[in-house]
Amino acid sequence: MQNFPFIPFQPITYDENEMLTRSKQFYELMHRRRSLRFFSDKPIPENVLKHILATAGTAPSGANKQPWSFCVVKDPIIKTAIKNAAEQEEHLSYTSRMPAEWLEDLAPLGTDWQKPFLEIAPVLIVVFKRNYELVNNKKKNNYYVTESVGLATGLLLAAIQNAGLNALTHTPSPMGFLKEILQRPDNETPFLLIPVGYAGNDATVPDITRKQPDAYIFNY
Ligand code: IYR
Repeated sequence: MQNFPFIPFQPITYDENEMLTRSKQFYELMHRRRSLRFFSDKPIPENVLKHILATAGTAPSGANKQPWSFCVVKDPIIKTAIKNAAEQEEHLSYTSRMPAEWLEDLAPLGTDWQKPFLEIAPVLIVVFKRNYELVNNKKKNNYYVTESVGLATGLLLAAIQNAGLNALTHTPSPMGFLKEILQRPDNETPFLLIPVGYAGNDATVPDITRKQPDAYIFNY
């Protein structure tokens, strides 16, 4: 095992006024994030995308194993293959697999089996969990993989919002087709499919609200 030296930590600090301004501004920015289903096909700047993906990679992870892969799909042929496969699964889900309660819960969001945004959005980010690593043909464990990849994806979404772009955390179910289409290795499992881009001109979102913090914070 490799031993790392410990080095001085250089914290970033602000005075209290600045902390207040920054925390409020960041909250206000994130509060405007919405799951978007109506994209423009306008390409997104390559360097912006790079920074967004690098931000995802700053997430903490079990034993610092960073057990994630982010596949960036721009190829229209692959996007169409993903759209067709997703719609096939979603059609089955909406017409026969999802119980009535689930369909009722989704009704306010206006979703259905059709996923045109998978072809229209300029970029699809397909997030995979890496369940283990193969090092010299030997399986090496990863830890807290779901938690780690969830954290990385949360940072990805924050970075997308910070850049002035929009996304949808899409979970076509089951997602095995993503592994096949992208020819991912055995150690990977699809986690989320995230179209990213600018909002289309006539984009709408459902008028839903978030819980007030008082409803989910318990002070001791
Ligand atoms: N995967 C389906 C259904 C769906 C499920 C939940 I929970 C959502 O919050 C939204 C949609 C779809 O993407 O349409």
